[in-house]
Amino acid sequence: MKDEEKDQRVRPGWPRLALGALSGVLAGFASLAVAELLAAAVRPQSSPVIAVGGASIDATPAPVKDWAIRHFGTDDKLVLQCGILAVLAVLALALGALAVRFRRVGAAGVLLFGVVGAAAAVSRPDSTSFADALPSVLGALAGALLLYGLVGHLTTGKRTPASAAGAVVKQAGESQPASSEFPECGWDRRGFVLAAASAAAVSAAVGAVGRSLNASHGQDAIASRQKVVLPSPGSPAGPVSKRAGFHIQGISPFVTPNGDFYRVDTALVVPKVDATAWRLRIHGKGVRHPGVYSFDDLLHRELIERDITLTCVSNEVGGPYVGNARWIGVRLADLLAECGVKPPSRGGPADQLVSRSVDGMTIGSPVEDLMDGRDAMLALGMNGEPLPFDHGFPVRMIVPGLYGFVSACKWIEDIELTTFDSYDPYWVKRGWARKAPIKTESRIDTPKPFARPQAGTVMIAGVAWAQHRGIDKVEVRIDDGPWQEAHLAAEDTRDTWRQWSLPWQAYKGGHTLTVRATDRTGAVQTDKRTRTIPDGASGWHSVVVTVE
Ligand SMILES: Nc1nc2c(c(=O)[nH]1)N[C@H]1C(S)=C(S)[C@@H](COP(=O)(O)O)O[C@H]1N2
Ligand SMILES: [Mo]
Repeated sequence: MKDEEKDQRVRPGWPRLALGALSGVLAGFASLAVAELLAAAVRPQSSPVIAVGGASIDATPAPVKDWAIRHFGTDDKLVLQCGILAVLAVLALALGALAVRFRRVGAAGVLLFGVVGAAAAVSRPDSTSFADALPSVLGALAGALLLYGLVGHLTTGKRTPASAAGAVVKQAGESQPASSEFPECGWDRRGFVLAAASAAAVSAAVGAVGRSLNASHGQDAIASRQKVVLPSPGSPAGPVSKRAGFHIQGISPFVTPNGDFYRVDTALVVPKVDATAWRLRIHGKGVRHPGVYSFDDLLHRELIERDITLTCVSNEVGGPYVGNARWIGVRLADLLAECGVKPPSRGGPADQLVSRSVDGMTIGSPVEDLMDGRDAMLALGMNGEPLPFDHGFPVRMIVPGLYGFVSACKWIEDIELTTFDSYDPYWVKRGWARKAPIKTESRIDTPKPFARPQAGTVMIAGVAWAQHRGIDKVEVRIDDGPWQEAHLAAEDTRDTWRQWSLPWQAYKGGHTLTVRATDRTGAVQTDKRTRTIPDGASGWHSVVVTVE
């Protein structure tokens, strides 16, 4: 104690502050490595970076989230995690430097991060046990001890047996007496280097093992997915007409392959659900026969197969968050009717259906829409295979005509009938609309913005969608010219998008191409620009090109 007090009175020079900062980073690294390893034992989502990341996603104001999606797209999660690591690194540097003078304060600071991580982990909506706190707490403990130990080598050469040994070696070696380089007091250089190097090596090894264990987590889920054999649907979709897809370079294919299908969700770790253990509960207001269904229960019911285009409310005009797939699943209205649910129009007390996912997402949909005859379904298959994990395996909801955030719950495990008045789901709490039918939209896929096509015939082509109303007409305008009707590909169903194209005699110069669609209710896509929040962007998509 006396020694330490004396050390603290001496201002450490910058080399020791720098080594202290390095110790801070090593301590942070060790904490995360230990946490990673423990998270593999508890569950990957309990790792502090994932937990804090998840909490930050939930706390991110809608405009910031929107901005992040716009700028980083599907990489937004990677950017977030790198950001958290960068902040941690800066704080670790500072704590380490602080620890050179105030050793215990530095170590306590590391523990404080453990508390923050633990609090985030146990308060995640999908956390079911205090075990989720362990990776953060024990990781921070390891980091705090390491920082305390490392800094000990910097503050005196004579305090611990290990550093005493180092001091002896130093004196025997005589190569560079510590006192000549750091005259303010002695420090145990050799002990520090050894301890720091071994801490770094052990942390790297522990972290690597933790990483690979986490990466291979969910083997049961993977095996359960491989075993799924999708029966042929009792109510198949018609064959997609050859005329539903044009052969035009650059146009979105009519069916979006699973690997290209956009992904939007809040999950930093994609849930891997074991289908054999999965259950779906249906309960709540007006559910006369609450039910619990297994994956096999659903698989052995009559299945419907439908082509449905899914759109994200965060999609900007002209944006990429729209895709079309062939889904296989159970008609939701039948399942609800079986549970005794009635839509409000037939006297049912519940007007909102809240679906909950295994990762705690809540999504609210109007019961009336789900039971009005449209093909709302609990999907088990996507384009001929079981749902990919990214897209909600084992089961998700798909509802024609509603944006994903009010309908398309992935990794669903619970359906509760309730009212809009009594419950606000996740996105509504964050400023998005309670109800959000998909807006009539159209997009120019080709030519791309700022393309430089040759003068002559240029194909302008793209897709238009107004799910559950259907697309009736698409028009294209060159600069301020008249609207020209585009050719429409055959309509698959009114729940899918439609390709369109227009050959254009392009002439030299800069041109603005604009598209608009008319849906089957006769409504023309509005030119009024709105933001994505609260219920979807509107406006016309334009592309500027230079014809050479
Ligand atoms: N569990 C869960 N389901 C979710 C979401 C989510 O964040 N978590 N996002 C929703 C949103 S906003 C959209 S647009 C669709 C996207 O589905 P996809 O990723 O399969 O394209 O999923 C919906 N279902
Ligand atoms: Mo979305």
